[in-house]
Amino acid sequence: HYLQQGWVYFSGSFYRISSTMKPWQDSRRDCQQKGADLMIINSQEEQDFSRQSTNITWIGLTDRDTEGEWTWVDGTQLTTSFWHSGEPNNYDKSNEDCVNINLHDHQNSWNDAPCENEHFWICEKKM
Ligand code: 2F8
Ligand code: CA
Repeated sequence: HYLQQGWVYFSGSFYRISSTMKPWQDSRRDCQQKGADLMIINSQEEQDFSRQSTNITWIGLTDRDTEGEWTWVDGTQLTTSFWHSGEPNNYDKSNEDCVNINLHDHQNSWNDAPCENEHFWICEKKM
């Protein structure tokens, strides 16, 4: 069904930008129900591709298991990162464990934010 409406192919994966907003965990569940998971960014090219989402958008990066240990949803550790300057800062009552991208305010760089906040999200399914 990745050839159906909403999925876009780029460099070995199919991506789908949501049309609604949900908390991080519910966003992830939606991707998993579609046989995908939240987007994992591990190259400059993929970071640039994520600009296609023009709203604040969840990606598959979290430190909710161990504070300060940023882990992708496939279990891999963070290597290449695109944090906005000053991020991650665990700003909101030390309750910022999920990562989003923000095209307008942050030129698409990353911010940690409370997982319960509702944002758009991008699913990724590797070919
Ligand atoms: O100044 C950066 C700061 O901006 C907001 O807090 C005021 C963000 N909060 C949310 O997205 C909920 C912080 O995460 C961000 O670090
Ligand atoms: Ca933050």
